[in-house]
Amino acid sequence: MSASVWINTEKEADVCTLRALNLQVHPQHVNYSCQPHAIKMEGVVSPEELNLLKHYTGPVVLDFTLSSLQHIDKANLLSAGRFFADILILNTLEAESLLSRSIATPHAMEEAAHELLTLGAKSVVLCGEPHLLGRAWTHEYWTNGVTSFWLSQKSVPQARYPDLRTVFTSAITGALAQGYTVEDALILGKMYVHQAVRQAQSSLFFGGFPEDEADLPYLSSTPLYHAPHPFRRCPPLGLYPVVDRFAWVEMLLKLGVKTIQLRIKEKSAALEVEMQRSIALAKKYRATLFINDYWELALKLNAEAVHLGQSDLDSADLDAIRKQGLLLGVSTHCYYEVARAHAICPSYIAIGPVFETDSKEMPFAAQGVERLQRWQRTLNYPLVAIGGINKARMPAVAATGVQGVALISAITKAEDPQQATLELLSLMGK
Ligand code: TZP
Ligand code: MG
Repeated sequence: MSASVWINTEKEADVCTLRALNLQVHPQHVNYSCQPHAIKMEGVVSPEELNLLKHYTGPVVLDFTLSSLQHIDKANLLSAGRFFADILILNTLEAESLLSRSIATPHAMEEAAHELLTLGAKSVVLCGEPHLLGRAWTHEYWTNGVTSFWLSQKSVPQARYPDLRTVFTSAITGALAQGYTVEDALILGKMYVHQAVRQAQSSLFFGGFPEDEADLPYLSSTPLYHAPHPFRRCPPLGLYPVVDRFAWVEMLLKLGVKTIQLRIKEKSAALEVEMQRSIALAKKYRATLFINDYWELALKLNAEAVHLGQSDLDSADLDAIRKQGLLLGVSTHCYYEVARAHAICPSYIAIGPVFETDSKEMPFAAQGVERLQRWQRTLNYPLVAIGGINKARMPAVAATGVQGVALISAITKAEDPQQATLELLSLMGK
C-alpha cells in the first residue's frame, strides 16, 4: 500500500503533486484513526488540527502563506502549529511581516531564518524573492540551527505559475512521507518544482520524482549566481581498488589496474614517502592515482587526482586543486550530498554504500543496485559505485553502466588478492 499524506487544504496543486508521487491524500478532515506518513498544514492551524498534531509523531511541514492569513491579527501571524513543524516554509515578504523589519540582503535572510527558528519550528526554509536576489536564479536558505545551506538554481525562463509554492511544499511532504530525511526532501522538492515548470505545456507538469540532473539544485554555504567551474574530466575509470599502502598500489599497477585510490587513514612517518612512491609509479604505468584526504600533500607532490569526502569539502582549497589541474572525486550517500557535490562540479561522483560494508563506519543504509541505477539515470557525472562490492555482485553493479567500481575488502581481504584482482578486472570488462 502506498504511503499517505494529510493536508489541510483542498488545493488542486497539492492533490496533483501528491497523487503523481503515488501518495494517498487525505484533504481537509481530521481523522484520528488514520496515522498518515506525513502532514502538511497551510496557514492557520485550527484547534482541532492542533490536537491532531499533538498526537502525531511523523514529519510535519508548515507552509506559512501570508495570502491565507490576511484577516489575522499581526500579532497572531504565526500559528501554534509551528511548535510541531519539522519544516516551516515562508518567503522573505512573509518573514518581513513576521519580524517587522526589512530583509534586503542574503545575509539578512540568514539572520531572519535563524531568528524564525527561535519561534518554534525545528527547521526553516526561507525562499528568496526575485526583488532581493534577482530573477535569473532562485534561492532558498535552510537552517535547523546546526546545519545551514543555500539552494541555488537557474530559473526556467518565463516561469510564472501561482501554484509553485504549493507544489514545492507538497513535494517536500511527499518525500518525507516516503521516508526521506528533511535535507533530502528539500532537494527532491526543488527538483520536483523545477521539473514541473521545465516540462510544463499549457499547465504545470505533475510527474514522479525527477530523474534528471537538469532539475538538481546546487547546495552551498552562500547563494550561487552562476554554474560552478568544472573540474577536469576523468579518463575512463573501470575497476577502482581503494588501498592503504604503496605495496598494494605496486601490485595493482603490475596487474594492469588503471584507477587506484590511496586511502591512508592512519597517519605515520611513512605517509609522504608512501604517497610519493605511489604517485611516481602510477605515472609510469599511465594509471590514475587518487589521493584520499591529503589534498595539500597531493598538490605538493604533483599528484594527478584527489578524492574527498563530504567532511573535507569545507576545509579543502578547491580552487587550488582545480587551478593545478587535478581531477577531483567526491563521496556522496544521499540527495543532500549529491546536490552539494553538484555545486563543486567534480570529475566524478562516488555513490555509496551500494551494499553493506565492514570497511568503513557508515551512518547510511545500503542504497542497493536499483537506487544506483536511478543515480545513473539521473546524473551526467561519471559515477563510481562503492560499498560491499565483490565478485558475485560485480555483474549487477557493472550492468548499471556506472563508469567506476570501487572496492576495498574484495581485494585486500581476498585469499589470493592477485587472482581476485584479475577476476574482478575481467568481470568489469575493462
Ligand atoms: N565509502 C563508502 S563504502 C566504503 C567507502 C570508503 C568502503 C568500501 O569498502 P568495501 O570493503 O569494498 O565494502
Ligand atoms: Mg576524507
